[in-house]
Amino acid sequence: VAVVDNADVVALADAIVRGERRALARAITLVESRRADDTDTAQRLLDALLPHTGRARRVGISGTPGVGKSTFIEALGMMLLGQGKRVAVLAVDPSSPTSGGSILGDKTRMEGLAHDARAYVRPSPSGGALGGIATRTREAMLVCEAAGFDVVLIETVGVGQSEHAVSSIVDTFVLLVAPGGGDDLQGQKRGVLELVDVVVVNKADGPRVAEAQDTANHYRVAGHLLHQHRDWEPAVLLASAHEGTGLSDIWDKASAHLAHVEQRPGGLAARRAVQAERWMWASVEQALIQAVHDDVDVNAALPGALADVRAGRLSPGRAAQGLIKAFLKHRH
Ligand SMILES: Nc1nc2c(ncn2[C@@H]2O[C@H](COP(=O)(O)OP(=O)(O)OP(=O)(O)O)[C@@H](O)[C@H]2O)c(=O)[nH]1
Ligand SMILES: [Mg+2]
Repeated sequence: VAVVDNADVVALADAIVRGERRALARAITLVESRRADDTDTAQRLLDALLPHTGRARRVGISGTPGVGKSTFIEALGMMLLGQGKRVAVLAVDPSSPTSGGSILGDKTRMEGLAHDARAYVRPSPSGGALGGIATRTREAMLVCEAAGFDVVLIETVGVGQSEHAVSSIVDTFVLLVAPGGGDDLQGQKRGVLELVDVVVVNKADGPRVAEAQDTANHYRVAGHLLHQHRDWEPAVLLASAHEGTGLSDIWDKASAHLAHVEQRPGGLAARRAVQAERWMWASVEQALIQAVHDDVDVNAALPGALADVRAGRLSPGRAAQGLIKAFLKHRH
């Protein structure tokens, strides 16, 4: 990405704010780049875009592979376009570092959105690490906001931790589940449910309607129990992304959730402020870990430390102390 001097960055930012698609695509490529010089340019671009961000509805949509996320987003997104909203979709695939995985699948499942000038569909690499979801996807989201999209939908495959990452960058978090399997709502699913604002039992069509209703009831009970610890009881609704049913009720519930957040002390701004603080620390951690891995003195001490730890001669904690000491040696 050849954006170097400040005039280029300003020109790119202006083009994004004017809604130029190629500028948008280029900017997202820039914020996703792992090259050190791009990182600096990306930060300058984000600085320039910051005053234009924050106006979109941020909605996360998660669920196990194949539950119907992309099909659902296509149907929901088309409905929102019909209401005059502009919709951006960022699809995160934590399973592949380059997000090559389901791009094709996503684009074909979201054909209506992919071909509509008022929508934008973009795969977002997770950067290999789950923490990458929070930083890179968040930055791509900010670029979309500056480009004037009213709604940013973030699709992510649920693999446990990725739900935490995505729920920490959105206003409303939607979990898609399939009919069946609701009777043993334990462990991981229960943990995820604590983050969820709206549960959608998708594929409630054809022979699976009754089963979907049973599943919804299980989630209602679980959500109701959780409600004792939370001030929002997750709404549970049925949908068929195929038939396009349930969508407007789901959007109404998501809107009710947002209204609920708004009436808390400080409103949405307070929620986003807490999230921004978390992102900052996550970014500090990521940058520090990278710096430690890249450090000459750490790398000199590493083979010996590793050998000792593996042989049990040195505790991992002591070894870590030694590496940190080496890292800090030339820094004050
Ligand atoms: N019967 C039925 N099938 C659906 C529905 N929604 C999606 N499907 C089907 O489920 C399959 C997976 O749909 P996707 O939208 O790609 O699911 P996904 O959750 O995005 O999948 P990944 O991105 O690979 O995790 C496809 O064969 C869809 O046609 C629905 O509402 N009803
Ligand atoms: Mg998908």
